[in-house]
Amino acid sequence: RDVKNLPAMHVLGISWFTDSMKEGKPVAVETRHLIEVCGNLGDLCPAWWPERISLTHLCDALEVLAESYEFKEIPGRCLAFRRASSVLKSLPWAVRCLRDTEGLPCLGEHSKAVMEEILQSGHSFEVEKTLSDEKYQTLKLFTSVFGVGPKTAEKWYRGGLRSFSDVLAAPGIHLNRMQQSGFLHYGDISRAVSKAEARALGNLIDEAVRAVTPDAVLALTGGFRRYRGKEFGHDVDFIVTTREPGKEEKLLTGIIERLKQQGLLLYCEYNASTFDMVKLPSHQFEAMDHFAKCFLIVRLEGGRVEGGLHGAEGDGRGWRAVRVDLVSPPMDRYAFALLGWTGSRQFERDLRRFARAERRMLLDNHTLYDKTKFLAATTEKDIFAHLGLEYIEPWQRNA
Ligand code: DCT
Ligand code: MG
Repeated sequence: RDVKNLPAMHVLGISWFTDSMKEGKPVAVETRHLIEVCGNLGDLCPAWWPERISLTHLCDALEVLAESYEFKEIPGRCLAFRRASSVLKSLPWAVRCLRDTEGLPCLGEHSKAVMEEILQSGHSFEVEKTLSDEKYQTLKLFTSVFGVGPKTAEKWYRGGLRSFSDVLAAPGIHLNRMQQSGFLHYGDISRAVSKAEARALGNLIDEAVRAVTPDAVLALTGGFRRYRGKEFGHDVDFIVTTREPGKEEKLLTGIIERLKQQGLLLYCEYNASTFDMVKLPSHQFEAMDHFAKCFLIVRLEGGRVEGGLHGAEGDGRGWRAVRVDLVSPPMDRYAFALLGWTGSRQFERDLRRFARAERRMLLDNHTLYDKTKFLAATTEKDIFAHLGLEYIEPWQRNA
């Protein structure tokens, strides 16, 4: 594209290279030299480039930096990298050079510099340095345990702990119940959950729900509601409610009791509802919602899963542990809870920001508040309409 702007010597270099590529001749040219010549390999041979640097590659790099700033508790920078990664994720075109991202929002100077380095050389010095940093590696390992957040991980790291065996052997460490289960089922719950497994869990929860209240409403939410392709999740999220006002909390405890009786409950943390319309709207931006909910680890039998358990070849147990979240809003809050729990987190954040900045409204998992009144909604479409936005399907909310 920009060949005409290059000095003659370089143009010669390019035509020799492209001709050789067309003829299928192997070309032994140092990447470094080619970059000097062309500035970008993608421009030179677009057909060959996308296999080397995909959008996923760029997003992963930005996510590493986001995570490292999350560990360092610098939320602004963390968010900037997450935003940049989200914007790239939603692009319908390939990015071969920085020019392909011109005019896009949310790409800060730092993110652009990282992307440019990767697009030109295949690597980012900062990302590689982060990945090989002992503290980053240790915090990443510790926070991969269910129940261990950045603060606990940091505390363990400061105490000189570097591995799971260090943690488990350390005399002064008290693991709470959630962390104990996190270690106990670590192998299973750090393994991705397949769509077939999510479906099997849906059936299992559905049976439990029907046994408690035949007219209950159960909906799959979270990542599995957004995915269309072969994506995997880290847990399975459901919303469950009933048309009988005030009975939704009983429904949730009923489901838990039934799963327990069936011997399927490996862990359960139940949070009772603290939902109170009187205390709304909330001006807290990122607060957790107030609905009754539970964080579970459920035993899933391989026989219930179409095509069998994912990645369990040869372990011989015939079951696996899966993380499941159930949230139970009152029926008139269902649409808000569904929209909020469908995610992605970044999408939710942006939608709330849009509501506030562009519409002067407050949106959260409970309500949509317009200056003086709460707006009613029975479906997600109602909420989009109140916001003056075109409805978008869950699979379009992945960024
Ligand atoms: N959510 C929320 N409030 C919380 C936790 C989550 O509103 N306290 C929303 C944001 C995303 C959605 O619920 C599901 O959360 P996750 O299960 O963490 O993410 P996911 O998108 O389902 O992705 P995965 O589970 O595959 O990591
Ligand atoms: Mg999820």
